[in-house]
Amino acid sequence: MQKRLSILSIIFFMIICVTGCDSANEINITDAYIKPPISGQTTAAAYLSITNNTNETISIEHIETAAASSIEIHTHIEENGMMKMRPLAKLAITPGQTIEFKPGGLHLMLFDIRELTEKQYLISFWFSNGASQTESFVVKGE
Ligand SMILES: [Cu+2]
Repeated sequence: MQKRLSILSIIFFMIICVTGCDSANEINITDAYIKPPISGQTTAAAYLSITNNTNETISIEHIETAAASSIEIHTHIEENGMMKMRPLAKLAITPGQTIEFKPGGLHLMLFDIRELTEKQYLISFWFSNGASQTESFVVKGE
């Protein structure tokens, strides 16, 4: 029931988004792709480039997709000579700034990913200014 409700709410927000939130293109997401999990793993990484075209600093508040049970923003940090992933609670994007999520750096971590049978999946972003945006992420291997 819980699961069904959350899927319904995602669909609901997508409908709002299609009709309302792409008009000004104030937050621009490009080069969006999901790297499928390696065999036997249930987590996958997704990458994108995001530009804030508004005149205020915006942070990503929440991210959701039907393809995974949850999504976190991760960064890589070096600790005792080892590269480790750390979740970021928030990511602020200043006016005019473009932030690139790419292998070895920032990435979206998709948890409990389901089998990726489609060529692309929608991922929805909610921002601190109240805007939301849904982008298509292409499934792309090495
Ligand atoms: Cu990660």
